[in-house]
Amino acid sequence: MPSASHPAHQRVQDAAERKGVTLEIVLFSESTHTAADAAAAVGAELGQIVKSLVFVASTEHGLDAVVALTSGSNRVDIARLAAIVGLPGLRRANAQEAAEATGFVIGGIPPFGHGRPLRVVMDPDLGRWTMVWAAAGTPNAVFRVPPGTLRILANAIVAPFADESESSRRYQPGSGRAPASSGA
Ligand code: 5CA
Repeated sequence: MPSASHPAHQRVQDAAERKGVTLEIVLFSESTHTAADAAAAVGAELGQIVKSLVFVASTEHGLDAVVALTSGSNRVDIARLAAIVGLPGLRRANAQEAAEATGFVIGGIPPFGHGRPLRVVMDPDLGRWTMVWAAAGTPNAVFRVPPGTLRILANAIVAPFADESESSRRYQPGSGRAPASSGA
């Protein structure tokens, strides 16, 4: 059943509505906290799950936060991401920093609808899929969206920041690359 009764879900829903998109938020009794949990719950490939990962860097204006929308089968290469956003001191946010920056708790952080506008960078590998799944504000809620729509909703730039080293690939058995798609 579509539902947006939880205030966190409502914030995600409202952010999409402001751009003319109605999301169907799907709730699960089991956890969708991790990308693997979410893939199992929705019956999708790991690569179709959007991880909304928060990174921070200290600047003269305080802590600057960036959200990296990452394919579930990829890992972030922080040096690549830092170069894209021009923040040399970029590091992974801790749980508290991620919650403060976005207004959502880890495991439920959505790709947009954050408490304040954050810079969002999107993994081009997400564009290989017809549909991707992202967190809808809590660790048991997700929504399905075409990647092009996700990019618009998140006001994201698309740039490659995945770790492409062999050691990273060895840790992702079966995640592989999405099948080539004519429409992607
Ligand atoms: N709901 C799922 C899929 S849509 C989801 O939100 N996945 S996620 O990847 O975006 O969020 C979980 C990630 O949060 C974990 O992969 C991990 O990288 C990160 N995380 C978990 N605990 C912490 C923590 N204490 N500090 C910083 N990051 C954390």
